[in-house]
Amino acid sequence: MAHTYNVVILGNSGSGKSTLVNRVCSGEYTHTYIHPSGMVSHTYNVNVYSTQAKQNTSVCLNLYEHANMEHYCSADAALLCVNSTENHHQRLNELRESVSDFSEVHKTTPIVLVSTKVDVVGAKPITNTELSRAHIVVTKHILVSARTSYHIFEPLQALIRILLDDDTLFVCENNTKL
Ligand SMILES: Nc1nc2c(ncn2[C@@H]2O[C@H](COP(=O)(O)OP(=O)(O)OP(=O)(O)O)[C@@H](O)[C@H]2O)c(=O)[nH]1
Ligand SMILES: [Mg+2]
Repeated sequence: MAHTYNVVILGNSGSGKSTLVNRVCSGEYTHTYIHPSGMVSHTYNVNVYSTQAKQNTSVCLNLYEHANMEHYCSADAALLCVNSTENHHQRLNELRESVSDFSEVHKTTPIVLVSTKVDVVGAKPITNTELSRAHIVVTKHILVSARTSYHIFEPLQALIRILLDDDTLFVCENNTKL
């Protein structure tokens, strides 16, 4: 039986949440902005291989964008998207707020921070030094581009590693639909 987890996708409007989720789940890249209309959920079924245990495991992630209170509060993990093309100072303040709001409800639930749109010329992703100077604590920080597929599976792989407590897990190649 698959390990099933609920993951909330957080981040400002336009930070690239829907584009990232669509790219991971269907392989498609959406150039246009699709205005959200309430909560959207996706199911990401994936096989992972543990080099430590030398075995495959099935994982099912229920991904919630614009999650309602019930899903937000019962999440097993969060993916927090931040747009790498926006003003640093403002981004850090908003991030601190999002992380602290989430951590108030979830004391130990993992948060993977995703700096999005790193393909854009002039993009300036937040650095880990800036995060620690601003006292923003996340479990992991990953730079991605949904447009070029750079590191596209890394955020969910990182979450799965944390949730299953196995650093040697890899998302199996046959799940990639690029
Ligand atoms: N260049 C580039 N553009 C991107 C990337 N990811 C998303 N975008 C663009 O950014 C815009 C907003 O992305 P969305 O995924 O709709 O943003 P969102 O976070 O879902 O926004 P809301 O649903 O309003 O909360 C879209 O026009 C995307 O095409 C990327 O990796 N590179
Ligand atoms: Mg969206």
